[in-house]
Amino acid sequence: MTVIFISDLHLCAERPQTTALFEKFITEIAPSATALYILGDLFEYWIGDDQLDHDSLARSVADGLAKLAKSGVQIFFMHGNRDFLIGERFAREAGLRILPDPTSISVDGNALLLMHGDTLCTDDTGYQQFRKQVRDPAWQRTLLAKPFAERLQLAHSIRSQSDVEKALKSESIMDVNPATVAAIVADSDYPTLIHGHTHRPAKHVFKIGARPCIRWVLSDWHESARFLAFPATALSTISIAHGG
Ligand code: LP5
Ligand code: MN
Repeated sequence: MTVIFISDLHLCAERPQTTALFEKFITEIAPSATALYILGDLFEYWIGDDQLDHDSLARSVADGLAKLAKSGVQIFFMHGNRDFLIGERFAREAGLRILPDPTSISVDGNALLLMHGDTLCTDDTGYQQFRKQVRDPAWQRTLLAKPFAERLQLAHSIRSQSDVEKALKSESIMDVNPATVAAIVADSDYPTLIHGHTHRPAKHVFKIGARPCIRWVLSDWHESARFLAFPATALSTISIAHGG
C-alpha cells in the first residue's frame, strides 16, 4: 500500500512548468497510490470556490483530481495558508475530502501525524496573528460575500504585504519552533510527523527525551517537484524529459 504526500505546489498560471509537473504527477504517478494526501498550498491563492468559474487552471486541476479519484485513488486535502478558503464545492468537484489540521492516520501500522506546518512556526508571531484573523469564520463569511474582483485585489495586496514582511524576518523565525514540534508529537503519542509550508525538504530524525522521532518536511514545487511515497527513505523527484 503506497500513500503519497504532497504540499506547497502553489499552482498558478505564472508557473506553467509546475502545472505540467502536476499533470504528469496525477496521470503517471498518483494512479498507482491507494491514497493521495495534499497537505496545503495546492494553489498560489484561493479566494473562494467561485474561483472554479473564473480561473481555467483551477477548473482543470479540479477536473484532473476528480478523474484520479474516479480511478480509485482516495484524495484528501488539508488547508494551507494560501488556500484556506477551499470549501465544500471544490471538494465535491475535485472528488476529495477536506481534513482538519492536524490529522492522525495509520499507514501499514505506522502512526502518522499530518499538518500543513504553519501552526508549528510559533516564533512568527506576526503570521500567527494574521492566521487567527483569516481563519475566523465570521471574517471569512464577510470576505466571501464580496465580489470576486474585490477579493482578487485583496489577495494580491496581502501577498505583496506578506513578501515585504518576510524580507524583514529571519530564516529561523520562519522555521518550525522545536518546542512546539516536541509538544504536539508527544501529545499525539510520538507519531511520524509529516508537514510542508517551510519549503525546507528533509527527513529529520531526532529524539524527544529518550523517544526516537521522525519529522518529514515536504518540498515546494517551484524548482523541482517532489513527493513522499510512504513508506520511503527519501522524497522522490518528478522530472519532465527535454527540460520542458
Ligand atoms: O505565503 P508565504 O510563503 O509568502 O508567507 C507565509 C505567510 N504569509 C501568508 C499570507 C499569504 O501569502 C497570502 C495568502 C493570500 C490568499 C488568500 C487571501 C484570501 C483573502 C482575500 C479574499 C477573500 O500566509 C507569512 C509567513 C511565511 O509564510 C513563513 O511562515 O511569515 O506571514 C506573513 O508574512 C504575515 C504577515 O506577518 C502579516 C500579513 C499582513 C497582511 C496584511 C493585510 C494587508 C491588507 C491590505 C489591504 C489593502
Ligand atoms: Mn504554506
